[in-house]
Amino acid sequence: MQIDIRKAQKKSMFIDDNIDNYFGYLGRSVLVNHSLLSANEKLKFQEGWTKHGFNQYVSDLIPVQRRLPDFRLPACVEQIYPNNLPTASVVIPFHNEALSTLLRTVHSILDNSPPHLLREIVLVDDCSELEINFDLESILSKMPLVKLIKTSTWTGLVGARLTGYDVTSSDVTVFLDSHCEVTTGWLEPILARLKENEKAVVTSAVDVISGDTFEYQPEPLDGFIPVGSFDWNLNYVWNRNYLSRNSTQPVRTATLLGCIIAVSNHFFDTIGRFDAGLSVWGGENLELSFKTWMCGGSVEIIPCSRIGHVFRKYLPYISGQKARDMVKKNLLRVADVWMDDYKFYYHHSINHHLTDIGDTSSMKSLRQALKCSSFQDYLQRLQPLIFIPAFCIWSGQIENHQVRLCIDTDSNNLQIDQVNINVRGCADEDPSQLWFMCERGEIRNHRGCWANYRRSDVILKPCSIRGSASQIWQYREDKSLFHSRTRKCLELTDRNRVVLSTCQLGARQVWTWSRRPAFGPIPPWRSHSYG
Ligand code: UD2
Ligand code: MN
Repeated sequence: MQIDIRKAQKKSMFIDDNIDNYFGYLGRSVLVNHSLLSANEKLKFQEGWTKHGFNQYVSDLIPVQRRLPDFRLPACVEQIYPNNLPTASVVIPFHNEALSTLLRTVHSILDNSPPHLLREIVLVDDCSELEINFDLESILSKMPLVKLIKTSTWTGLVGARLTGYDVTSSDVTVFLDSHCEVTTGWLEPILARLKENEKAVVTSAVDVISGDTFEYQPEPLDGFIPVGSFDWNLNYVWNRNYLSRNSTQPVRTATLLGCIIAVSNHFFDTIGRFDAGLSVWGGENLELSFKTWMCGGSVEIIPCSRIGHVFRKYLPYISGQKARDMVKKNLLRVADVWMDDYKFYYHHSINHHLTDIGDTSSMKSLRQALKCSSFQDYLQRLQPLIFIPAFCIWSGQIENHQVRLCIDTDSNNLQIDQVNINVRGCADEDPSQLWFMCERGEIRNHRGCWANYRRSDVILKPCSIRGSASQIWQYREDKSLFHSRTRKCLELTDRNRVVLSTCQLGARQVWTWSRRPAFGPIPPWRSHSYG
């Protein structure tokens, strides 16, 4: 490392000559004071973000073998596992991964896995174009158990995972993203569960490694554990489940994230592996979750296994309309094969901009041959309270009469209390502009309901089960959006902010709600749109 960088950063981060006190030691964050970097370093810093969607500059400062604390709950530490656990192969696909994150992933596995349980680590280079290829082979050749293979064309993460899977030789496969860090004792509880229940598809407790500072942020698991579900845009959604502090038991989850998936090879083969028609990115985690539950298995989180994943700010290798089309095509495939008529809710969410999804007949025949249950059955068991759009009265984009702008929201903000309602250029297949008015007068999307905040602001809040008065609206004949409690109307200000204001039917208070309501199945146990 160049000495000037160290000097530059000394002000904002700890540096000690003590060998144990390196950047990122024990999962601590590394803060770079950008303004103190030289012009050259600034460029490097920026390029790292552009190429990877995370802070490569910081990752490169942290040793590729970093020590992390033992994050396990006390009950997990005391757990004793059988001697004859199945063996595991870890398959890691990568496309243009940063060398430092990739090597840190591999080192963490080698350092934290009992040698008799780890058969091999298969790295699958999915046609990377960045410089990473140059010295990788020679670096890896010095590491035990690591195989490097390459795909012949850019196949995408499913294709790369399947290519890696083909060369494994163990009982169990763990699919891992190429920017993870596994921690003490991660493997044994996964293998023990798969030995006990061959039809389980499991994941670990997924901890966040900050894409900015590379701080390892362990989930506290203090009474709750994040579990997965989905919405009708087919986004992954986090929920919270109870978890007692001394529980070592698997936790059921409706869906899992794709970054860490462990499965018995025999069961994986039975359910048709991943749908090989899913290209580049997106959808495979839902596909695997749906079919596992529907075809006799279960999807579970193993709280004793702790793995961190670097969450990117954006996908670096594909973007814009091309990325949206690709994800849409993948999700349409998943919906087509597994969701029965519930797929219409997804079609509605993309405003019926359907595309060619390729051939899904082999997946459908497999579903039939395995006598998998219905999607409704899956909902009843795993998501009985999911939002049902068919009860709603209005849906679609909400466009202002004076200015051609549609109501939108900052969809990336995960803290729902801080999500503002704003406007953007209208894009009629963009789910972030899809709003429903439902039977009680709430205006909502999949994440929350419009509510009055402070004097005149409107924000998205968690929908109130009892129907809070601040969440009740009327869409009136004159096309105004009337907030019942304040008796005010929604207005687009001169600065294009959306606020509540005295009703006076100017064009800035007139809104067109464009789409027919969603139609789709109503589960027999439900009589409201809300759970
Ligand atoms: C998430 C998942 C990821 C996968 C994806 C949807 C988490 C935290 N991660 O996005 O596992 O389920 O959603 O498909 O839930 N890769 C290739 N070839 C490609 C593209 C990606 O090999 O063409 C590799 C990539 O290097 C990485 C893995 O596939 O190792 C997942 O890709 P990602 O990290 O870009 O996806 P992520 O975490 O944003
Ligand atoms: Mn990832």
